[in-house]
Amino acid sequence: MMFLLADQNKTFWFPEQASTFAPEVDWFFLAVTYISLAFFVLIVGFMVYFMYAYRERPGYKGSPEALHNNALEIGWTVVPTIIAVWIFYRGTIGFLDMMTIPSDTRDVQVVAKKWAWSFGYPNGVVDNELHLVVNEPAKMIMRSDDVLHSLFVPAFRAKCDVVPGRYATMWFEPTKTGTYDLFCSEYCGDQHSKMAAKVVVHTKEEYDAWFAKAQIPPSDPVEYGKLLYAKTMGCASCHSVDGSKIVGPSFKGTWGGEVALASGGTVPFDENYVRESVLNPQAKSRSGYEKASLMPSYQGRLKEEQISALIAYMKSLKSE
Ligand code: HEC
Ligand SMILES: [Cu+2]
Repeated sequence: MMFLLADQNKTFWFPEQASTFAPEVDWFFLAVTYISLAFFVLIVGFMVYFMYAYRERPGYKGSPEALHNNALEIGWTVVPTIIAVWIFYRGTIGFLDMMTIPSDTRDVQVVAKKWAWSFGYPNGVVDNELHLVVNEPAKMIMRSDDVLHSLFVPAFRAKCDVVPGRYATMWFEPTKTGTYDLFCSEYCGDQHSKMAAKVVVHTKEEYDAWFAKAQIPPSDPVEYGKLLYAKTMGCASCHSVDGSKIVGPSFKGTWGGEVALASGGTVPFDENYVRESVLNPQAKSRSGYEKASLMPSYQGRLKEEQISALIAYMKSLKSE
């Protein structure tokens, strides 16, 4: 039977397998289907054969009453019982796997509402798409703002009702990058069929890039600048704020001073110098950093208000 249970990726009757649950669920589904099919063929086959073999015909005398056969009776009781217990056991194991949420999950706050889904990520990022990282377990913490809904991702073989008035949790681990469908599978009103969303499974890098973009900028420019420096734009991997030299110069206490250039002479460390350093890093080079690995240009990657926020943050470091 193995060849029938082999790789079920993209068959005509199953959606793509894109989570750790999918191969297990499909294998078990097929196993139960084939067991049922085998018994169906066996039983119907015997019925048809008996109808023919014991049909009424001239000279044939049937038995007036049903006969008894111990071996047969025990056989058809014990064998189906063993199979039923096995199905129950496997089903329970699979169910417990789905119900037992690992501790190291990426959490997403899901809100179901007639007729849309919203997904909340850290730092107040809210999106109408479910963004996940491949090969990382994710936990959905779900609530409904109105009626009963149900979150269903066919490619993940994962489904869970979202009941108003309480949190529902589910988890899954995507195993393939790509875009998948998410549906509401509990009839919730006349636009129920429109209550769908996209699931985007990213690589770690893609997810980080998406998340960086999606962040709602903090209203305080210093906080925003700090966020861009530390998390979003990765300046922190080359610039410290404690005076230590990493790849590039530290930002600590630099603001308002003079920068000695490699080409000789000095420039004031001011708004225009920072702006130029970020957009066109190689225009002026600080002396002592000629051998440092080059700073990437942030031309097109930083918006003007983000540059302003970074400047505000650098200014704030002066007083520290
Ligand atoms: C890959 C490492 C790297 C990254 C990432 C990086 N820088 Fe730099 N940066 C450098 C190096 C090296 C220098 C010094 C050489 C130079 O002046 O061109 C420098 C110089 C600067 C200067 C001039 C400072 C001075 O005293 O001369 C500023 C301002 C600056 N970077 C801002 C930023 C900001 C803001 C970010 C993030 C948006 C950033 N850098 C990201 C490596 C990096
Ligand atoms: Cu719904």
